Amino acid sequence: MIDFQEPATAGQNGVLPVKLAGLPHSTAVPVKGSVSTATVDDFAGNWSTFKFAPIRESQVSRAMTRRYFADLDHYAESDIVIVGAGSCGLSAAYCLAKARPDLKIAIIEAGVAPGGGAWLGGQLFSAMVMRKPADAFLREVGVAYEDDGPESNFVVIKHAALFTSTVLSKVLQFPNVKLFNATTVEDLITRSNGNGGIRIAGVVTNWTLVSMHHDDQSCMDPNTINAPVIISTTGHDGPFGAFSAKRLVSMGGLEALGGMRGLDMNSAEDAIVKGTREVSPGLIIGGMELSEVDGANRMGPTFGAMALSGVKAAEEALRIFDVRKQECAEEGIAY
Ligand code: AHZ
Repeated sequence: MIDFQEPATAGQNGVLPVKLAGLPHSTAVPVKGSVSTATVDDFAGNWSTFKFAPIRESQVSRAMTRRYFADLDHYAESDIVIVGAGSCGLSAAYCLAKARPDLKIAIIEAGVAPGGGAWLGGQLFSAMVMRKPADAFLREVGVAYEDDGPESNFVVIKHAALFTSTVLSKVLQFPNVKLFNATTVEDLITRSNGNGGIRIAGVVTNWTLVSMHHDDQSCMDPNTINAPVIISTTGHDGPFGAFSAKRLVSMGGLEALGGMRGLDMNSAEDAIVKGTREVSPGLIIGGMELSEVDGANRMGPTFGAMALSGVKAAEEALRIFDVRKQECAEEGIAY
């Protein structure tokens, strides 16, 4: 929090400088290649001589496009793709990136804003409830919570946005993670498994704004990302939700959807965490998307199962990774 303090001395032009005391300089994230030692306190009282460094517009353009296209190139072959950056997908990404810094992890999120339904609690209220023992995940990522003691069966985070922004910021700081937001998974890449079945071997992507216009514009073909393991956490059915589950059914990889059942917090959370698994070879489904596969109950505004389903999805991904990667290698096509 920025703490505006009374200045001790007058700055340039006799203006009393407003010190931005309390900024955690000592814990500031190191900036790659930075040579400047200036702090924001140095600006105080010096605004008349303040000036930004000169720039040409093309520098800004190239700074963005060079990196984005390098990322598209780098992640065209990913190790793990996570579809959907809601509470479950972000939790899975955190665990995977931390456990395996050697793996390339791409997150594809249809929305401009990652976080899914985890920016607010139930009915647009602020607080986020997590049933124990999911408080272990909060301690892992460093999110403060209220706990009424050992007798209490849940903990409360004062604002859901504190959970989501913390996990998101941790995930984005891992060097082996790339978030492609405003990008939709439109289809799955499939391979025959030789027994009449399929193996999922990547995702088919497009800008979300393009995806939304397939009905009124023609010939807007997609892009692709190959990966031996996909984790789908696209939430329950809705305009975008349950994407991979529905696509599996439509292409015969899954017989039918179970359909999400009514709300029952007690059965729902255990069922989602325990059921998080490889639903079809190469495709793990977790979070509320799984309720559509298994016919599990919904839990409404209690988020412990989303965090721990993410933890389990990461564990499942690492369990199957070598086998699925070997199958990709046996396709005999160099990458
Ligand atoms: O934008 C979606 C959201 O951010 C994204 N998504 C959906 N389809 C996609 C696609 N390509 C890329 N085809 C896609 N991204 O997936 C994210 C899903 O987040 P979510 O918060 O809806 O799902 P979750 O399973 O992580 O958390 C569910 C939270 C709920 S709903 C619920 C209930 O109704 O009972 N209870 C809880 C805890």
